[in-house]
Parts: sequence; structure tokens; C-alpha cells
Amino acid sequence: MRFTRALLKPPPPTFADGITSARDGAPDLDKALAQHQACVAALERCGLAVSVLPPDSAHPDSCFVEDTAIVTARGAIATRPGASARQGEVESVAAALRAWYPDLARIMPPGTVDGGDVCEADGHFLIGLSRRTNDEGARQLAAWLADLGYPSDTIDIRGNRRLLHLKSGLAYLGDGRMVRTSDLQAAEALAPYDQMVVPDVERYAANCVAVNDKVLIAADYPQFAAMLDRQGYATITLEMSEFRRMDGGLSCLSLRF
Ligand code: CIR
Repeated sequence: MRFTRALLKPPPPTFADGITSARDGAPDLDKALAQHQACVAALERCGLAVSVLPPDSAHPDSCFVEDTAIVTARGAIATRPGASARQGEVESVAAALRAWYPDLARIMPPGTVDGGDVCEADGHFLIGLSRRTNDEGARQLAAWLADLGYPSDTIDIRGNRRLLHLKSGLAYLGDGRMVRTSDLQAAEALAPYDQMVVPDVERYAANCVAVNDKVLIAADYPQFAAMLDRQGYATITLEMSEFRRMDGGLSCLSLRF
């Protein structure tokens, strides 16, 4: 799908109070804001019209907007994040999305879905069952997708402590090609795809984002950058150090549609 728009929200002054398992110390807000600004600029370079919502100090993780909605060419649905502290992030993103998707749907309790668990591959959706996305949330999402004519499959990552979300270890590059970590070796739903496996030492880099004719990748992962280069991909490299401290990857900073 060719993207024309993106929606983002900058990290708020309370960013360091968000949920994290990383033990790299607190993020530096000024650095995070600069890295976020670079992400906005990169998406503009890819030809997208970017909307930046106001920061939301009441929700420290609110810059990870990807978790709050699933946006497709045929419709959008507001999620219900699996971490209860994050559920209040949804409303402001939903309100903004209604400008383009007046019929915005919703995941309802007791379902939970984080957008980071949803990977679209040219109209086929892979839904991760995770610590954040439960069976009921995945069921509701799959039913909503089916109504729009989109097939989906689930991939259960609940046994893997290294993956917060499905897309912590998976990205779709287009033309039938997936990037994945070794964690997803056994995922049957990936069998139809050509799979590029990211070396374990660079596993964070698997969370990259294909946007039109470019691939956004995290800085400091030279092996992965070289793999993409060899395959002829044009990449834009982004510093992600401050978001990594809060368990955030590149994809979660934006909604693209
Ligand atoms: C969280 O734990 O929910 C946030 N600190 C990080 C969310 C990252 N989202 C994503 O990878 N899709």
C-alpha cells in the first residue's frame, strides 16, 4: 500500500515514567524530542503529510501511537491496549483519526490489542497473541478485518519473553518479503513469505518500517543495514536510543495510512 499520511505524538515531559523492561537508564527528554523530530522529517521525506498531535503528559507512553489503532486502506479500528495504564492514550488518537475514518471501530472489553502486535502484508494481517493482545482482542480484530475482506492469521508469542510485541521481531518490506528475528523461526503463518533473518545481536533492528520506496531503520545496526543494502533497499537511518530505553521500536512512533 502506498502511504500518504502519518500521525505521531511527541514524547511528553513524563516520558521517563513509562513502562520499560530495559535497564539502560532513564531516557533524556531533549534527545528523545530530537529523535522524534527526525522521525517526522523522515516520514515527510517519504512523501507523507504528517500530523503531530499535542504531547500527553498524563500518559508517559503516549508517543507510541502505533499501539492505539490499526489503520488500513478500508477502515480503522481503535485498540484497547493490554497495559491498563495505556488505555487512556486511545481517545485523542481516535478523535484525530475520525477526520479520515468517520466510522472508526473499537476493540471492546474484555478484548485487548496493541497495534504493535499487528503486521499487515499487502492486505493479509498477522496478529500476535502476546502479553498485550489477548485471545478475545485478536478474535474481535480478525472478525472486523474479515468484514472488510481482509484475511488474517495469529502468531502466538506468549512463550517468548524477548518479544514485547509481534513487530518487535517482524516487519513486512513488501513484495512478499518479511524481516524477522530468530524468535519467529517456527511461525507457520510466515511460511509463504521470503524471510530475511536479522542476526541476534542486532535483533532490535527487525522493527523497521517500509514506507513507499524507503525503509526506515534504527541506527547502529550495521549488519542489518548491509543486508538491506545488498538487496537494493533505500534506507533512512534514525537514532532510536531514547525510545529503546522505554522498550519502543521505530514502528510504534507513527501510524501510517
Ligand atoms: C510499553 O511498554 O507499552 C511502551 N513502553 C513501549 C511500547 C512500544 N510499542 C511497540 O513496540 N509497538
